[in-house]
Amino acid sequence: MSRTPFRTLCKQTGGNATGINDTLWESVFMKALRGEKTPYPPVWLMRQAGRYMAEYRAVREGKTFLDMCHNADIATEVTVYARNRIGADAAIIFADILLILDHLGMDLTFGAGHGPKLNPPIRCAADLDRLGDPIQAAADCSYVCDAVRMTREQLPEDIPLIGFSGAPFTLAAYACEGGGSRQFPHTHSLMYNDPASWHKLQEKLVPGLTAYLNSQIKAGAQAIQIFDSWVGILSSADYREFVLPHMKTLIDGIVDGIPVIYFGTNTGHLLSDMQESGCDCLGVDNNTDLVSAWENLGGSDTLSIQGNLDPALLLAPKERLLAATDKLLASVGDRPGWIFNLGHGVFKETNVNNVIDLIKHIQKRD
Ligand code: 1CP
Repeated sequence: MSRTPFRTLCKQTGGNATGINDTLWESVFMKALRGEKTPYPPVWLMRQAGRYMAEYRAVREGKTFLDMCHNADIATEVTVYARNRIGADAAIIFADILLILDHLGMDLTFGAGHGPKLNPPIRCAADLDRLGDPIQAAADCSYVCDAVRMTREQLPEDIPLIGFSGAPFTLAAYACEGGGSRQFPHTHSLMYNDPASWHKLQEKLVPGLTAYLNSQIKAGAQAIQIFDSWVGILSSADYREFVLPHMKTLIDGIVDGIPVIYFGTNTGHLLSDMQESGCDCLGVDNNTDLVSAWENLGGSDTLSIQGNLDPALLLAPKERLLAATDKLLASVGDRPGWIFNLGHGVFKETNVNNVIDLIKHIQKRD
């Protein structure tokens, strides 16, 4: 399989290259991914469905987070409710990047008060043999695709739905550490001391992720985001050796006609390497200057960009939040191909009214 970049395909076909309906095709979000002018930058927020929202907490009551993910009715309800409540220009399916690791045979739990745990961790060649078949693991995530199908039916018809997965690096990092980490010592250790096993782990993850993402597309997703949240810990040289070849394989395996957004945090030094993955849009976090990063990558004629308001600003008084937003809006100006987002996910302490005010302001509805 060999994927044609989204913009190239749009130019070649001169029109709707995805087979999606015209209303979705003409949405501000899809236009920005094609690099076309829009009246305002489309806006959605990472973690827009989450604990900052009282209605999410009410649905969550008495259930585990995994119960919610496994139930397609609940995942649909949470996705559609959050998008409609805040008025975002796209929805992202409610799920988690770590689900597929559970189906590969790692026991995934989200305990109260701490992050995810994966047991037992992957630390050596023998550990890899315990992992299951990646294609089967993708198939076992079918409840996510059920939620995609139902969400597509229930969303307003001009609101695109984003499917997602973790990137093979970030998933491998969780697998090696057995959960979250600050310095990722076991991840580095496997990469440096047993590169063959590292690459084997990547080669195990990539076919599963490819199948999983293509199933989400088949179920009704109009775009894909790949979360490489922690890849910014790597140097450019290490990224190119240990990550880039696998990211290229993953993106190359995604079907034509669906744009791919690739996001990580603290990636200012890696963006041009990440661009080589073949993604159609790069997500940048708030430690990076969005416009200079974009210009360095070739600007709006070359690729779309997503980001990067500091999520902490949603905790500030409205004047401060909107002043910082205006500064970002002014810095980008009328460059086409920009999707407004935060530099990382919404904090759970955020007041939903600030989110609504922010989105209205960007959409010029206030
Ligand atoms: O209710 C709860 O207690 C669970 C909180 C929660 C939620 C709402 C977790 C646990 N995951 C999610 C949903 C989620 N995760 C979405 C849904 C759609 C949306 O954005 O609205 C998405 C896209 C993710 C992706 C995800 N999960 C990432 C990548 C994004 C990022 O923040 O960098 C990562 C790293 C995870 C792992 C994860 N899941 C949950 C937590 C607390 C974590 C991070 C743990 C850590 O810090 O290592």
